[in-house]
Amino acid sequence: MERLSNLTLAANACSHIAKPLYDRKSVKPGIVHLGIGAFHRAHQAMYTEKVLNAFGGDWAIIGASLRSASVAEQLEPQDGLYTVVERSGAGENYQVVGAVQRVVVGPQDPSELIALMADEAIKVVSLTVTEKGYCHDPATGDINWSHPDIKHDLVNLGAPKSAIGYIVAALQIRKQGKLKSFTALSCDNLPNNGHILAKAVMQFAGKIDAALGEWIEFNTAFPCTMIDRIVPATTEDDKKALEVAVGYTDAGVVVTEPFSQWVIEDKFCNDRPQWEKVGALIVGDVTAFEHLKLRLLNGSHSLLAYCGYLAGCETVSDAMSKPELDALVKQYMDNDAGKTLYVPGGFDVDAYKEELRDRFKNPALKHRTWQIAMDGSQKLPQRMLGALRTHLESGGNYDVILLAIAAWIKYVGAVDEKGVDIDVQDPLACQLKAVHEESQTAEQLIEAVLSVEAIFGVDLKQDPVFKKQLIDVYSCIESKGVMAGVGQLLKA
Ligand code: CS2
Repeated sequence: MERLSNLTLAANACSHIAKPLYDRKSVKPGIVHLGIGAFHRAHQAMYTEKVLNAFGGDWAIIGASLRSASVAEQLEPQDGLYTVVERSGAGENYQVVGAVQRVVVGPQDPSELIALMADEAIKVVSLTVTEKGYCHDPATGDINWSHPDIKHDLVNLGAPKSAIGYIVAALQIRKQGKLKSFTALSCDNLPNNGHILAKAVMQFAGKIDAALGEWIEFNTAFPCTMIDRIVPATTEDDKKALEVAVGYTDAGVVVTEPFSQWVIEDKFCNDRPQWEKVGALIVGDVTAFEHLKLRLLNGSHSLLAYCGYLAGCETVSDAMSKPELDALVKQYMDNDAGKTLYVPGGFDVDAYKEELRDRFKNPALKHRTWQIAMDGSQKLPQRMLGALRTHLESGGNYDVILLAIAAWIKYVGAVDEKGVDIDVQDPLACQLKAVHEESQTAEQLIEAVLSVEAIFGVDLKQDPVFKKQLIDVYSCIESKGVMAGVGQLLKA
């Protein structure tokens, strides 16, 4: 079977595949995207594709991988083309996306990527580099000067490793050449993602050259965004199913849900695609949307990931098919997360929560609990610990958050309830496993885990009531299993 490319697409007669409606050859790049994983391809690139389809413009995307060459190997032989499959219980939709013109691999030629980003034609540099890609301390938001990539980039700015290093290197060239800055658009699941990126970039630039830091402060915009679309990692089964449905092979296919949302702060220092004309929301302040999404969607996801994984559920929809876990998520949304949220006027939060639970139940989406459980040390602070602090201050109830933290602690011990090893993927995995191995009792374990300040700050371990509650919940799930802990909580 032929592989997807400009030629195969032109020859493909399937009428159920949506194809680019514009002349790809005549579109010039206007965006460099750092971290071209499945999420970018199913989300921001789709919005840009819609802009190109409806209005044209020089908004092709140059995708960049900062680590592996795998996406370049998938897309380069396909002329940058890939298929987005939208999957729900009701069926599937197929769209071939043409917005990505090429994919470069940072480590293969860092100076090429810097030069592309420094080119005046590029108006937006967007990022999906995951929480840990910001090289910051999740508890304080400050850049982590002892991060190996930051240490490396400070003395090797011509061949950086981190997204922060690339952005500063490219902006340094723009400043020297008296060129306009690009807008740096963070699209990761962090609260105030634009501020976190701005802080990291400016702290780093200031260390290299104070004048560069100042130039960036006055010339570069870092809008905050809320991004939402569930995009599980593509499997071999997904690739085979696509071949049957469309008659070509596609190494870069991404599978996602029909839902998609993008809220962007109206703060750009250069031109941008008219994303608001194709479904994005451009607003003065994204904070309320970010909080709603991070605490309700992502918080529920992490809860389901740790409890579900320990309960033997492979996917989120498997977990949601257990009535107790569905009820747990509902309680978490209504109380633990829900009571800490500011809801903008006119926003129907109950409908939003209901819709989220339906999205989690989508049986056609095989979203693995293991995938979401990754990088918990970077995710928990913004997903749950903010809400926890609010309840601790106001005397509210945070039973489900306690259970989620306890399940995460069990998970990072790297051995499941049947004694089988867990492949824990987390920048702090070794440290957290060592903490387990060195602790003889639940008390010692909780004390040691809460002492990891990058996650828990300095305040939480000083709260004796919270600490005691966490010890009790952890001891319960350690001795009786996570579902016993869930049952006990729901009865209370
Ligand atoms: C998930 C998110 O992997 C995770 O941690 O919670 O990737 C989630 O699927 C997206 O934020 C949905 O918009």
